[in-house]
Amino acid sequence: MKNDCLFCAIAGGEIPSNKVYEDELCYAFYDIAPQAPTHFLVIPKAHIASVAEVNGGNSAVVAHIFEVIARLCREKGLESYRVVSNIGEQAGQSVHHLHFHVLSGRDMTWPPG
Ligand code: D5M
Repeated sequence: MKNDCLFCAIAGGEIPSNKVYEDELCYAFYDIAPQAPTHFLVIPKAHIASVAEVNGGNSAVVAHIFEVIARLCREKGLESYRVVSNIGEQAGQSVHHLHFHVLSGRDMTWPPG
């Protein structure tokens, strides 16, 4: 856990969130500013700053998160959805703890803005 990290505090239960799912490795919760009818975030409990910090020593949690995303979307009956991770400020990253946005329930355009 990293001091002063918002998502570490959410995963640790110190800051409240609208929880979707939790296990020993990851935590999922609804985004506070939803960009689609369904919009939740899935984060590792261990602090990783972004995809740019994923390496051979910590990548197992990323595979686990994608399994969790597939299962949660199946359980919610979501057949079409988008999974996004922003890396760096120009790409729109505002919280520097790895997170995957899961968005669904509306038509989406490509490329994203
Ligand atoms: O995404 C960061 C996302 O985190 C953004 O969509 C808002 C969301 N956010 C920020 N604070 C909270 C809290 N407290 N609860 C739930 N969701 C939150 P990024 O890709 O870094 O811009």
